Order: sequence, then C-alpha cells, then structure tokens
Amino acid sequence: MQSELRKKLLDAFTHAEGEFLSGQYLADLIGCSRTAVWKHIEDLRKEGFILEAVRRKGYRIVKTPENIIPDEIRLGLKTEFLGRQIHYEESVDSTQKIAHRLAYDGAPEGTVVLAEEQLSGRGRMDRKWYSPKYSGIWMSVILRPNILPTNAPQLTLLTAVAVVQAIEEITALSPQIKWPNDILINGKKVTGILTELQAEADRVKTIIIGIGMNVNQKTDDFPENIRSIATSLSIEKGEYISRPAVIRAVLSNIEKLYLLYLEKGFYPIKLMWESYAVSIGKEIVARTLSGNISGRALGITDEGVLMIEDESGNVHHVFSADIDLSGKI
Ligand code: BT5
Repeated sequence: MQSELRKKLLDAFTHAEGEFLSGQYLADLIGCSRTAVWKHIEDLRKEGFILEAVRRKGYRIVKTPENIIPDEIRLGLKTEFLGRQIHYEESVDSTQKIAHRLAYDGAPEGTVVLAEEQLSGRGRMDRKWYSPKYSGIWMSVILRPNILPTNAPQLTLLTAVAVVQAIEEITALSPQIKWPNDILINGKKVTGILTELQAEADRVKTIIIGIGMNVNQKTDDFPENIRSIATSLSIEKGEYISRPAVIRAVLSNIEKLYLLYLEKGFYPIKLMWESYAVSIGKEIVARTLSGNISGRALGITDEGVLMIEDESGNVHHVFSADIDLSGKI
C-alpha cells in the first residue's frame, strides 16, 4: 500500500478512537472504491493490525501491532538525516554490535539500528541490559562527528538531554539525569545510554550511541534484581505509550542538539544538561575503578567531566563512575 494512503487510513482510525468507520467514509477519504478499501484493510491485517468488520457499520481497529514498523517511524519523522536509514530486526544480540558492523562497512551518518528484543543487551563495563520483546526501545545511532576522542563523552550527555526532552514532549513527565548516562523518573531508571567509539589516535571515526528505554513494561516484567531501581514510561504515566512516537521524538531531538553542537560547541548543551541533572550541588559518592570519591558534585567541565569537591576542598575530576546519591560510602 502507498505510504500516503496508509497514513490517511491510520490517522482516520486513530481519530475514531476505536469507533467504526464506514467503508463509504473511508472510500471518500482516500478517493477509491469500497472494494479498494477492503483490500487496504487486508494489507493492514497482514501487518498485524487487528480490524473488526461489521456489516452496515464498517471497520474499526481493535489492536495495533506490537512491532515498531520502520515505515511508521519514518512517516512523521521531522529529521534531515537521522533515522532516514533504519536497520530493523526482530531479535538481536545487541543493536550496538550490528551498528558497529554497519558503521565499519560505511553506513551513512544518521543510520539507526532498532530491534524488538536484545538477547545480550549490554550496559557499561559489560553489564547486562534487560531488553524484553516489544516493550521497550533498543536502538543504536551512528554519528560521525569530527571531534577528538576525549570529547566523545559529550555525546552521551547530549543524548541524555535529547531523551529527557523527548519524554517531556510525549508524556509530560519530568525526568532527571544522573551523571553520566542514567535517565531517572521519580528516582528510578527509565533509560540508559551507552556510547562507544571507532577511533584513530586523535580523531573519532564513528560514535555509536546505544539507547535503552523502558516504555511499556509493568513492574512485574522487570527481573527481581532491578525491580526496585527500574521503571518504564508506562508505569510512570499510567497508560500505554506508543513507541514510534517516542522514537521519533528522540531522533528529532538528537538531531537538533547535534547540529547545535557541531555549530556552537558543547556549551549550550552543557547548560541544558545541568538544568536536568539531579546530582549537582548534592553530596554524592562516585564509585570509580580506582576507588570511591565522596563530596559535593560541583557540575561538569566543558568536556563533560564530573567535578566533585571533597571535605578538604580538593576538586576531583571524574571521567567514569557510578554515582550514589545517598552521599554515604
Ligand atoms: C547503561 O549501562 O545504562 C547503558 C544501557 C544501554 C542499553 C542500550 S539498548 C541499545 C544498545 N544496545 C545494547 O546492547 N546496549 C545499548 P549501565 O550504566 O552500566 O547500567 C547497567 C545497569 O542497569 C545494570 O547493571 C542493571 O543494574 C541496570 N539495568 C539493566 N537493565 C535495565 C533496564 N531495562 N532498565 C533499568 N535498569 C536496567
């Protein structure tokens, strides 16, 4: 089916909110015969939509498919280059792995890898990222900025701002960022970001930004070991959330901020990031590979490095750590 036609039909059903639309109404709307409408309805069924057809009443959508159809994402997507190429898979080990391979093979900047589930989704330092089927957004984005490898963490912070703004737009919830890569709602983790590099000594070749967003999980869907620290948009909002809408908002915000970053540098992003950060001004503990540092979080440097002032007034620069907000070692 032509994508314009498909969009008209889906929009009409969305506005109908589960009520019936007559075959004649749909035929007039898209300018075709009632037989052609029936054919289009069959096409939607093949995509996984469940439609009810009742004589003299017409059609109504009972259930939309669980899948994230790349065409549906692209339809309302207002970006120049991000997400113009979507590599979509039902089940993968990790979208990061696929994105690395595509980038290596020369995929254009802005290519996005999306999967319905990940069997070995990963966090930082080889930690596990739970990515169950159909309920979240597991996605990797390929960017090729001309920056130094030491500035790559800035892209994690940029993505965190883009995700927070997307969540605000779609759900009106108010997420916060915990340095460097956690997005929290009511103190629980709703999104994690993992930035990986393909770099030469002094130049970034490719940045792969992995974004894992919990969207429609219920509390019981989380494994026990993270149930008390994880949440989903749906749990927080109390309703089902459309994944394509969230994906579009995240992509369009990343592109907007990325273009701003390329033009003006990190400073404007840093200001936005600080406005969403939970830890600034608070007593925290940074757990690093070489030990714990406790003190007051002062903010981040222009490179995105966290600054912590300890009891004796020494300022520590922290490049990589897990942050504990309780302030006690
Ligand atoms: C992260 O690591 O938060 C980065 C997660 C990035 C996931 C995306 S999904 C698409 C792309 N493909 C991948 O394979 N990865 C990326 P980190 O800060 O290390 O946090 C990991 C910790 O978060 C785990 O040790 C758990 O405690 C917790 N965790 C795991 N799965 C979670 C989930 N679904 N929701 C909330 N917390 C989770």
